[in-house]
Amino acid sequence: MDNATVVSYPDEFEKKEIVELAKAAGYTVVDVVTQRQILKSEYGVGAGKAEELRDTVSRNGSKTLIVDESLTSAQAFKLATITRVEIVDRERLILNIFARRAKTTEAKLQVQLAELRYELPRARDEVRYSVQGERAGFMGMGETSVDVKFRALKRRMSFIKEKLARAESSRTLHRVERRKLGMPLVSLAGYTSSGKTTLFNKLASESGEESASLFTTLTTTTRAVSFADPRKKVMLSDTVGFISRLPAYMVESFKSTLDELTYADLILLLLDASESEENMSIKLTSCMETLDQLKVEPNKVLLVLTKVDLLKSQDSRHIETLPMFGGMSVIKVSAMRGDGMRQLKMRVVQRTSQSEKADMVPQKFP
Ligand SMILES: Nc1nc2c(ncn2[C@@H]2O[C@H](COP(=O)(O)OP(=O)(O)OP(=O)(O)O)[C@@H](O)[C@H]2O)c(=O)[nH]1
Ligand SMILES: [Mg+2]
Repeated sequence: MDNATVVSYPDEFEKKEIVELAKAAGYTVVDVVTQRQILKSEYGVGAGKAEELRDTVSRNGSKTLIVDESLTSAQAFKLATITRVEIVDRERLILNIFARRAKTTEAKLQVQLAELRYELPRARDEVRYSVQGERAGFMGMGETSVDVKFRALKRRMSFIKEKLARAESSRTLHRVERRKLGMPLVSLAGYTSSGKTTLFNKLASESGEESASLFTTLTTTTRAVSFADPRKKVMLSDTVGFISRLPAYMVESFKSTLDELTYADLILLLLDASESEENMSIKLTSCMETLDQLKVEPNKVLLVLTKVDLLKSQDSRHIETLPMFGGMSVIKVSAMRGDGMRQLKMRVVQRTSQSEKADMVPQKFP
């Protein structure tokens, strides 16, 4: 594994998250340098900090510098010139994880689309430099070859979009079929590593891939399960995890997977209860924003607090009264120990039979 130095914000949540992301991408993090501002014009970090980073990486032997922001190609190039190591920005890091995890054809296409969307504005920059006669240099390309590269990226993008559209229409067809059978769709959503796959496996008695690493699941798995009455089945879906500061184009690239949320009759929004209150609140807000981006109606969301086996019984008793939940109804579960599974199943049955009547009482969200 490659040694890497990380540049992040002084904030504990941000720091911990970028280190987890780096690990998930296969790096060994040897140093974390913090900086209040990573959006300065020249190198992302300030000039003095860039020099400090050069010394840090030469001392600790890092081959890669991971920057917890999105850099332009010019910034990355300048920072690489000073530090003499490979620069990986936050978006590139997430894309690398996605690329490692993608197994199905659809997931691979989605990742390729996201990568092209990452490359395109950067290629556009290169075109601009060369037009201005200010060669970007690092590609060693003249004006025409940059142009060619730009057009090739665009062509490849429409090719992948077409393929994904085909996958999407077959998904839509399945959805229509399910509707005809009267099966409600219940989707698991939540921050990456919140425990979606573990709960899915418990509920569906299936063994999918679960791991402590981020973004283990990239495509949607759907199973027909019956919770109470064996004749009444619901479709249960496990989906890709959310993360804060995920650029809109990445959400858009995973649209065909995340559509499972847009069309769900009920969404179980998972939140890891074993984390600090502050982290829970950040993650809850980030999840609600992503759900909003996907045009999910808040009244279709049921909040599920996971991993309660990790809580002291005293903390567990009162956790649902935390102000961040704003009086929403909350279910506490541990997929590992089995706590709350019966209540969860009952609630799912209750809420999905309500949705058949289509006159649900809207819930309030913070
Ligand atoms: N103690 C405890 N750990 C759990 C529980 N549920 C999940 N975990 C652990 O939490 C980690 C993440 O679980 P996953 O089910 O892979 O999470 P996920 O939400 O599917 O993650 P991504 O697919 O990466 O978005 C794993 O190490 C699980 O073993 C639980 O109820 N109790
Ligand atoms: Mg998963």
